Amino acid sequence: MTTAAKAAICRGHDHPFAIEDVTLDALRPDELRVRVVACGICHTDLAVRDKQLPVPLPVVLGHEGAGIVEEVGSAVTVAKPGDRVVMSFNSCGACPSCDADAPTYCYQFFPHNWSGTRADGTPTMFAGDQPINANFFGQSTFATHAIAHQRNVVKVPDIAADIPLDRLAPIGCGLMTGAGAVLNSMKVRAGLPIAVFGTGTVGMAAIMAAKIAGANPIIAVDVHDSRLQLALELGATHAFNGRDDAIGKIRELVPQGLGYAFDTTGINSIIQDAWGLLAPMGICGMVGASDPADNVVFNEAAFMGGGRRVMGILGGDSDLVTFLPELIAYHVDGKFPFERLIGYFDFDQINEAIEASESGQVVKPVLRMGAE
Ligand code: CXF
Ligand code: ZN
Repeated sequence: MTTAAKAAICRGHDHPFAIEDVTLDALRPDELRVRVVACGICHTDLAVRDKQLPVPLPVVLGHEGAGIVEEVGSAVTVAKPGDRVVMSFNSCGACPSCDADAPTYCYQFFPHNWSGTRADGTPTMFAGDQPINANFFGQSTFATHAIAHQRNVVKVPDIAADIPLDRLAPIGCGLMTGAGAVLNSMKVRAGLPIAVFGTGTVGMAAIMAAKIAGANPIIAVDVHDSRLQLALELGATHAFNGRDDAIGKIRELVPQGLGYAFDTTGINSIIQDAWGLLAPMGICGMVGASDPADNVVFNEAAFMGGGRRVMGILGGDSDLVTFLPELIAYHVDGKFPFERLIGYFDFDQINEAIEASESGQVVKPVLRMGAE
């Protein structure tokens, strides 16, 4: 059975997103149809709009969706109709990375997330009688309804029954990336110093997670003072403006060096500086979207001699089944107060929401598609 829905079509940077009528395909055995309640907007959506990623346009984006399951295919076990769910990235479940519970590094990431179709090439969405690119991150949740998959849907645990879905929506990308980088990838140790470069959603999540891990000091670096103020409220012990010799101030504060330098900016000179601040055994974690032409240069003797590490991190090494419930539990306990980052917009305000994100006015815009 096909399903009528409304979806925001992205036709590129020079066109506003346009909400239009679409039809969802009938479900395959491992798929779920979700009525979308809310969806966060992430920079990756905008990178696709701007053709910085190899996702075909026009496309229905959105990959931080939350909603209520309406129907499930015959092989689905993760959720049933009526369940409240959050959605994240998809993965194949059969490659060496998925076998090692590291699905963010899925060998088949592109066909399952960015091809515009199911991994087998079939469309999940139609505009009139023509297929349209969708299945973005296995969801395409800038829409009222979405087809998701057994591997990218997580049922909201009962402990979070009182937390609204429009708050939980963004947990499946930026928040898990920042928190996962600290808790899963770098495994930040209590008492060691960390500096977080860039305080967007990923950086703020990293700061909240660093507080959970007991890092000390927790240093936030950004060029916007309002963001630095919020970082201090969320767990940073120190905040330095990048335009005002932040590197020198970190060196002064932590003369023995950083246990962890976490870059969310992707800016080559910042990564270079961050690497130079590491203590012996220090880890420089990188999650920013870098210019594909950039290379990091570092001193080989300092790298080897001090046992320093540079770590590329995707999606905070999140294994969705275990990590999303863990983050939701931190939120319920008041230890991961990411609601402070969110600004809400109605679905038909999608272009205003994007503008608010790009101007820096809102850290994490969330679109509301319908009531819970
Ligand atoms: C992704 C990158 C791949 C793993 C999940 C998160 N980032 C999206 O914006
Ligand atoms: Zn994202």
